Amino acid sequence: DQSNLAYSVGITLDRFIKLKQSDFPFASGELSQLLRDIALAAKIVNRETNRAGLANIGGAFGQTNVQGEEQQKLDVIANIRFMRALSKGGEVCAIVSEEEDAVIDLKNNSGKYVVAIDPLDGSSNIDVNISIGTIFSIYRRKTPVGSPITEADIMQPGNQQVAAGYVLYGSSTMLVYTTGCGINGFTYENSLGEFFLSHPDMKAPEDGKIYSINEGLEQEWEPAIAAYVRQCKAEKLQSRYIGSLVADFHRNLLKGGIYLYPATQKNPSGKLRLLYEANALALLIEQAGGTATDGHRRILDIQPESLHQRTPLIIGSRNMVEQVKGLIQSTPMEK
Ligand code: P6P
Repeated sequence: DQSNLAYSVGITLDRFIKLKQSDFPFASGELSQLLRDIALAAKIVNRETNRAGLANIGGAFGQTNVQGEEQQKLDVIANIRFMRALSKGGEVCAIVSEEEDAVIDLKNNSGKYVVAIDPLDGSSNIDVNISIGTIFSIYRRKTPVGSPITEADIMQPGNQQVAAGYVLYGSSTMLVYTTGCGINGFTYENSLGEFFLSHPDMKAPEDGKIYSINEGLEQEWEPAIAAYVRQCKAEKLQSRYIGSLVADFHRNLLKGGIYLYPATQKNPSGKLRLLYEANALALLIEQAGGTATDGHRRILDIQPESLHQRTPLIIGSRNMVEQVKGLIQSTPMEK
């Protein structure tokens, strides 16, 4: 109703973070500041994303910089922007980024938090104007503040996340995140430069009528996945696959549905990355009442062994994911 709309439009992300901080009586405000730093970088990347096509036109819009540098790819720009925001804020001691081979040690030993981030996932979709996204996970460091970071700080399972979220640069730009007490969605109002609470306390429908999978890889699926997709077709579910993880995930979260990126011959451990793609979405979907598995294990319980390790990902409405898990358990793998 109108009063509710007025109420929710009135709450900016900053105000919401402050309100929610009181949920954590011992909060020192550093996580709140870190969330604000991420939101600021998201606003900047949003602007760069919207200009991407024009920036390539160069001189016509006076956009060529003095060095006449070749227009950088948007995912490189996004990485720089998020790195800068995360290092300037002072709360972070280490960053794992899809764009960086090694861990970025900020040499800020007083920083309490470790961030794993995919600054711009699906960047192959930018040139064709399809929605893209940023995905991030936030962990508390395991080693004492003041000491140098170690592998123990970085190789944490997803169940150790203190916060996680994504930014969807779509027909509108949204920030969706959790700090472990449910998930909330904010929509960016360009003219005001603010994120406003638009989707309070989001819940994943238990069931759905949408399945998302790259059917072009059907020949490479294990039998259980093929059996599940056959069932979806027998039930006349809707096939919706954008090929941009955050966009597919967000639509299925809102409407109910399942996203599957199973193991394939080309990617025997799946294509998606555990540390900065699967873990964040797995925490979000569980906070919203859904499920995320690699087919055998809860995503959040997987102990990482390497920074950029991949994982199969089956995520979305609880009943749909449980159905796939049941098929995997009961369908023998081909010899
Ligand atoms: P495929 C984009 O490259 C991405 O990482 C995800 O955003 C997306 O869901 C997936 O890969 C698409 O992969 O093999 O179907 O093109």
